[in-house]
Amino acid sequence: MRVGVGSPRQTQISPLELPRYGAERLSGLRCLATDLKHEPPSEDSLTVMALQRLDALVILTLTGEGFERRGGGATGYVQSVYLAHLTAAAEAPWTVSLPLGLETVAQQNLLELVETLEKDFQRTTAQLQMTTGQEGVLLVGVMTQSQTPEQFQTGLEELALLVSSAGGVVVETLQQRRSRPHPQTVVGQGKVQEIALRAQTLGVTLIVFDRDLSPAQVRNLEAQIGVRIVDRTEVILDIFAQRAQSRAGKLQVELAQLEYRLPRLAGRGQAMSRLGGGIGTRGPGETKLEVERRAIQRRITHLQQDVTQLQAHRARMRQQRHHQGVPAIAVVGYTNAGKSTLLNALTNADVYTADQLFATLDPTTRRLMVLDPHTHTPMPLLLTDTVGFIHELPPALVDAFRATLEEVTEADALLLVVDLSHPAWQSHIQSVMAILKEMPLEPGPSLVAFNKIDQADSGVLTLARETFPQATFISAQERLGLETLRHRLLQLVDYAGLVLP
Ligand SMILES: Nc1nc2c(ncn2[C@@H]2O[C@H](COP(=O)(O)OP(=O)(O)OP(=O)(O)O)[C@@H](O)[C@H]2O)c(=O)[nH]1
Ligand SMILES: [Mg+2]
Repeated sequence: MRVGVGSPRQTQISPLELPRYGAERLSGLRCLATDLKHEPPSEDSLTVMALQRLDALVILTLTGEGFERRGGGATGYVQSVYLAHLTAAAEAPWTVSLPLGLETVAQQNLLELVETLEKDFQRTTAQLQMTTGQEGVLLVGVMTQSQTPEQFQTGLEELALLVSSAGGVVVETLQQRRSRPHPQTVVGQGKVQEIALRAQTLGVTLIVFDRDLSPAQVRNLEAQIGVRIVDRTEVILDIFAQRAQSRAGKLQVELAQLEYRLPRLAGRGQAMSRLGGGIGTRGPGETKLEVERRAIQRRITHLQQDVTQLQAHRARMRQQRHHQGVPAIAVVGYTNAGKSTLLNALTNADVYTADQLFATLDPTTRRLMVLDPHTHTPMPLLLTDTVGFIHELPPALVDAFRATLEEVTEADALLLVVDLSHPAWQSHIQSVMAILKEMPLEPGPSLVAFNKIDQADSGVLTLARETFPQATFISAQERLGLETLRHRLLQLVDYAGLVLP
């Protein structure tokens, strides 16, 4: 296919030009190189073999009359041959033969070798991806000066959960410490090579970075690594796209995706279609993304109007409820805190709960009757469960989900659910507070409920009691502390002040 002058590295083919990585791992290309040194291929050449997924790399070492002295000539002959190829073994990504004679190599059945290798690769990939349809993912974390090591690690663990909530399997995590992200490639050149090599060796089909990437960074990385690259926001948007059930949910997700992707469209189409589907490609669909920007802009305007209508509709519903004099409490909190489990436990609602991030997207409101301890009459309250929050909630999502988030801020009071069994519970509270502060409306009075106390250790319980003396402690799953919670909710809305005259 190609004849080049230079080392295998200098003459390598860019990953984007290689046959697409599909059912077969190897690219179907073999590289035949000559060398004057009588040595096995260098680490550098072997790395290039892995990056290009070559069937084999064959090095012919040459020798001849005065060959070396005159710096090359016509009368060289092959002294020995090294045959290198990739392996599926965990210990080493490749093997290199002992020096062989030209005759032996010429008789080698390379097609048979490739077939065996492909079978090996398939076996390891199958072990890796327990369920079909899950994609193998490599995580990349870049630790900058603005983070403590703990924050960085927590962020990476959360990203791994996001990936598995999106249906991916994290196969490995690579990290780099930098004073600031590299403007072109986020990580340094050496790290790009390492990522590319690991990605090819492990056979992952997606690489997820722990920060937002610029369109140029994505393009540069994909061109050098040859595997689809997405950022944290894309993973969150993908989960939302998979979870959206209702018309309103789908509408808001589409808006968020288009708003996030519009400025990132330039030049992405080609690379995206070459590198296949999966996390970060669901939702509005690839063809739609390739339509002219102006068409997308029109679609965004249209969706914005729909969301505004939805906002108005929900406002009317709230108004009606308000007229009935039933106080409304919104259940808020970090994603996976147990909000839906709590709503189900308190009201026999049937909201989907799962150990996944963003299990709930659409708001559900249920009536809860609480016995007034003084008058002994049952009093109604409205509880609304809705979408969970996350650290650095993408701005496109906040804007698109304004109709849903308003359900939260327009409530008469807030019940803030915190997963006390989570090591980062304190920073979860901070993130939720930060998001609430950004809301256009000042949220009403709030009550903190520490959930999952069945899983929290006693030191943490003591600390939470000291820091939040007003809080209440529950286990939604084990139905602990719910009676106290009911009464605290009643006190919270200052019931007397809200009944009709
Ligand atoms: N051990 C324990 N697990 C709980 C408790 N409450 C909820 N869980 C579990 O925590 C996970 C998340 O619960 P959900 O109710 O889906 O959480 P959520 O806050 O609605 O989460 P999103 O809708 O995804 O934002 C589920 O696996 C629940 O079974 C609890 O009190 N104790
Ligand atoms: Mg939920």
